[in-house]
Amino acid sequence: MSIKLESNGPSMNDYSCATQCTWCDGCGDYGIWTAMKRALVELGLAPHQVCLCFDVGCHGNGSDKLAGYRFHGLHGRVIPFASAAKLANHKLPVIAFGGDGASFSEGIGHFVHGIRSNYPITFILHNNANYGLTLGQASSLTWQDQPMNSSPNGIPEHTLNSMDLVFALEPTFVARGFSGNIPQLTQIFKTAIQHQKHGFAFVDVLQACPTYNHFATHQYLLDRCYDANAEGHDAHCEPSKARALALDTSKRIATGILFQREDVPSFYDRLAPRKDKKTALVEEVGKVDVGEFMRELI
Ligand SMILES: Cc1ncc(C[n+]2csc(CCOP(=O)(O)OP(=O)(O)O)c2C)c(N)n1
Repeated sequence: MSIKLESNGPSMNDYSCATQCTWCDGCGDYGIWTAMKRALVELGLAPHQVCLCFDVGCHGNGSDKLAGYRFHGLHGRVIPFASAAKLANHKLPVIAFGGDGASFSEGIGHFVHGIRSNYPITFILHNNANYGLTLGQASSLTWQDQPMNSSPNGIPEHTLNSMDLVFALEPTFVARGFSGNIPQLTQIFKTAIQHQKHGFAFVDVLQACPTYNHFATHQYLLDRCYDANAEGHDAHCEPSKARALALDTSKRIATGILFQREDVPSFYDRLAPRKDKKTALVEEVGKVDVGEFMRELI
């Protein structure tokens, strides 16, 4: 179905491309992919008006499943190149997608500094709690004691408390969604894309991986996830309150916009040489005449 907002606005069809989906049946990537296209369309963003950056993994293979400007980088490295794209052209909405293996294992250093630096990008975590593309090894978000490929007795380490780490980094935006709730996910993505003018928007999307994740299944998530905002949670609250809500997953899992603040300048807004500049770096680079330097070399 194509959602048409206005006669000359973008539609879901504008994001379509001929590449066939190779995700497993029931993969949460389908829900995230659909919700993102809807969010972009509802924000009035056409494919040429947004930069989509993909890490390596099952989720990263989404890079050839929609039209537009897409970058596909090295495993664990999506935050550096997405942030660089944004700093080069701060007028462009930039959305980065990464898996839990990429973000909390391989590229955790980049993730830590992405939030700490408050880079003005939106980051979508495809949280299937395992390394999907390489056939189901444990990531640091896999539940302890779960038999996985290459660790049939479970991993010895405890599961990393990802939300506790996120809140320790003093984020400006934290949300959590579920790949099985596309309408809610669409709203979360729209708010997270709009937040990037204030800084790093982190969205943890709990997703089904029917092939390798046999613990936090679609049904498990469906039974536990609830909309915290619908139950009165105000994201503009004290960080400690949002942190406690995010961490308490013992009986139910809070989803929605969990924390948001607009009073901390983004990394770009803190760069003194960019103060009061109306142009983007890419526009300025295009105007430099290097002929004089080249003649010196001849
Ligand atoms: C630098 C580097 N390290 C390791 C790999 C191998 N590799 C490719 S995908 C992947 C796992 C991806 O897992 P995750 O990031 O959780 O994404 P998912 O496939 O679950 O969506 C690994 C280890 C690689 N391609 N490059």
